Amino acid sequence: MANLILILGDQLTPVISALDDADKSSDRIVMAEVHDEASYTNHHKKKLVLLFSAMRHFAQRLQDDGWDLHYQRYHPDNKHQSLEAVIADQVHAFKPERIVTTECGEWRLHAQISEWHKTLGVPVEIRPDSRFVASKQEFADWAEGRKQLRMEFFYREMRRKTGLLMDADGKPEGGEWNYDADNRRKWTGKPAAPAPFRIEPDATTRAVIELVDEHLSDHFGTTEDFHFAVTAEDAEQALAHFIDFALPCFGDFQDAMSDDEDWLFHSILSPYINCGLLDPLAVCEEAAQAWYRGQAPINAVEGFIRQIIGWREFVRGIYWLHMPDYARENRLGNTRELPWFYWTGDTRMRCMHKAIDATRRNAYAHHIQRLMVTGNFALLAGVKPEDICDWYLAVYADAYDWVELPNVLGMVMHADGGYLGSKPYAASGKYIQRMSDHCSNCHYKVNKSTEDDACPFNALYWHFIDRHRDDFAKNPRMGMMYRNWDKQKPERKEALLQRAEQLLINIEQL
Ligand code: FAD
Ligand code: DLZ
Repeated sequence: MANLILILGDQLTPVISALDDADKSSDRIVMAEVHDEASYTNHHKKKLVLLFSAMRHFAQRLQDDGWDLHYQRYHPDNKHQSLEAVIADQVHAFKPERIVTTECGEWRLHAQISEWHKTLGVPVEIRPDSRFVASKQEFADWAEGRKQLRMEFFYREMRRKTGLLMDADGKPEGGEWNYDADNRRKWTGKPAAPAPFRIEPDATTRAVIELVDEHLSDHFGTTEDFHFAVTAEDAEQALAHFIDFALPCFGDFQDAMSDDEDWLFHSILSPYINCGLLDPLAVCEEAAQAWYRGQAPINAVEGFIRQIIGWREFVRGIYWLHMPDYARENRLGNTRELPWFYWTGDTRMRCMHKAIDATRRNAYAHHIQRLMVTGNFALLAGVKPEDICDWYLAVYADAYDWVELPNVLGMVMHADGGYLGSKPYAASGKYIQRMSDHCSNCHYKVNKSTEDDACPFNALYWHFIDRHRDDFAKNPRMGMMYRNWDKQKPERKEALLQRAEQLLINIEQL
């Protein structure tokens, strides 16, 4: 029986389920760089380079290993511009008994592939993606009957299931499940943040950089200073670099932001985990071993593992439980278009400028920049979820719909009515001041609220609180905010709301 096996650009591992029981002597693998996948959003140029180069390296590895593999390189004039067209052509040439693939991570493509058995006239076997700890069904079973889903409880299940940081009696190592309270230190330059891991582009990557610069030059960002790993071996080195140099401080400074440092103590591993170059559980196991060896404290290691087997698995579960309706949610009724400075970084708000500029240069910004700066601003300004989701999907090297959408639509925009998070992560400039040194370099003054040079986050925060009273006043976690707002003098409230209205009218000039 000859199978045609499709491997997608984010499935770059020999343990992908599509290859289970595959037969080198009869099956053919197909991988394709296609226009439709490269252009369904304004993908950052570095994401395109990462994926195309990693795909080419992985295909070479499979061919060296003896596989019959058809590979299409990107060219704007290719006859086949979609995965379906490439597969249809291969079905015609190879006449397989069936097509085998691993379920993909995006509803958009999943909906297409689910129809291929009809459009291509060949059976299509779509296998579960075994790279996740929880299957879609397992998550659905856990979620069933719960009105609100809380990551913390799901995370504990994942700790039990994987045994990560669990002692012999089935108790969490160190006595606590969660050390988040210890992970909120501001970073003032000490200890020095490690230089990020870098790999210099090889000939394959340089060819892809040329291709992207020539044919995909209208995409966001830059290919300059591309230094991501593009093979599993190099991604392993990136992991080792993180464990040795950044993990020990990951916990303490997890929520910190800096005017000078783009990466701080973050792992910068999501681009590799999401495209298959690193296995998420193996990554967690390495981190756990660092704690057992005494190389990193428990607040760092637990915090890191929680992000992967907790948040990462949790958002994926929510995505598949509620798509495609989830993508259309807009419970706060937002209508504002995304301000243009999200694409240019051209704003006098220092924290926004820094986060967007890092995003433009690196196809990366760390979690707190995404959540509490660019995300927080979009929430306070009432940007349409659709617009801000598309921005996040485009600009990061790790962005795929299954992980981007719940983080943006649910966690940041609260557009799902609080299904994913119990309260919106809305914050004034004070939060940014507390966690960073941006404010001291900012045109706007964080300790002012109503004046012309006052930090926009301050008035916008109160405007958000005021305009969403019906949505949040009864939320027990928001009660204090409403009491604070109600305590303010009417003239003060009026001045804050007026300042916010002016900011919103002139939003493009901020
Ligand atoms: P670290 O801070 O070192 O964290 C370790 C790992 O934990 C990450 O590599 C990632 O695999 C995982 N992780 C951490 N937080 C989350 C989370 N909330 N959801 C899922 N995984 C998590 N992550 C993506 O992988 N793709 C996205 O498109 C994406 N979009 C986001 C959009 C917004 C608005 C927000 C608030 C978060 C988003 N995240 C996304 C989650 C998180 O910000 C990134 O995973 C993280 O910044 C990646 O950098 P890192 O590898 O240095 O992470
Ligand atoms: C993101 C992406 C890009 C830019 N290009 C390709 C491609 O040319 N070929 C491919 O197989 N996959 C690509 N991908 C990933 C897919 O668009 C999609 O996001 C994932 O496969 C979903 O799991």
